[in-house]
Amino acid sequence: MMQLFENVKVIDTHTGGEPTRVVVAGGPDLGNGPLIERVRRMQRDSDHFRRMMITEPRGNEAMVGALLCEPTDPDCVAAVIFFNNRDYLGMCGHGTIGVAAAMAYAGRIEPGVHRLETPVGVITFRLTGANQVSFDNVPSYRLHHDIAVDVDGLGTVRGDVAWGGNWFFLTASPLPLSLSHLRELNHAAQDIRDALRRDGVSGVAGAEIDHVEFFGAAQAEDADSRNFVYCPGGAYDRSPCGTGTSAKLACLAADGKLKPGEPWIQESIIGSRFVGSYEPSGPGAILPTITGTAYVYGECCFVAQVGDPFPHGIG
Ligand code: PYC
Repeated sequence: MMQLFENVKVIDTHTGGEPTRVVVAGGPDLGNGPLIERVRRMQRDSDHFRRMMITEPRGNEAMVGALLCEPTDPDCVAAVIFFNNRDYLGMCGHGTIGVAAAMAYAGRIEPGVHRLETPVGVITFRLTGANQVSFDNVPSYRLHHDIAVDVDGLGTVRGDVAWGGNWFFLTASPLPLSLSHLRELNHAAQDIRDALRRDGVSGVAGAEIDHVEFFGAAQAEDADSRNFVYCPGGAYDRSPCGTGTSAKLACLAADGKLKPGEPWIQESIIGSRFVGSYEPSGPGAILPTITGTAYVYGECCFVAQVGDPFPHGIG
């Protein structure tokens, strides 16, 4: 029998418009041990908690969940498991900024430098006020350059495959990057992802390329580029996507188009922005730093009453 969760305390934030639901109490008991094992335990035994937090009626498709757990490394302020409407994420950039803002709001951290344990490694972030956060992401790199994929309706699409904490296919946008083209952008990105899967194009060790990122000219004069990021569960990222911006920096660095320490202003499809920069990190890899702001917009205590036909969400 599935556990019915009650008194699940969350702090909701948005980072450049992209929501993060930070679970601060009442989540599943995942025991101790390496974080990746706890993610597998959650996947196996408590996946209904992910659905309860993210899917309707309590959540929505854009939302990313961030379950705070005890870190295995005592130097970390927390460990975090990120998840969305489809699955679990190794890392989430906007989510990290949201977690930092939520922890500050809850009085759990002060401005300064902190370490956070994620399923893909420990990262460092700097809280420079109540809302502004910079984080040093995991080492990021380009795996494939200028590969071609045939996509129904789009023809041959060329792009790069890069890792920024998640796997991305990055390409020039086939459509204008405006909200009025959202439906077509979503379809195009999904078709590209399907074609990559069909052709067996993957990340390292056969990992699925589950994010597709389109680029075009920025609207703001001081920004370098505008993007549209298609997420694994079919939602688009309202923020410029922290892991996606990291993947972009890795491609720029590999092409010699951005020098170490130089800022890159990435604008999202809704006009919110991250500032990225990088330092070299071993052969062919970079260490990206991403800066953005997050705001708390609510605190909530979720319950599932006996008899609720959708205690764990819809879908
Ligand atoms: O900011 O890294 C990110 C992200 C991944 C998926 C949605 N946002």
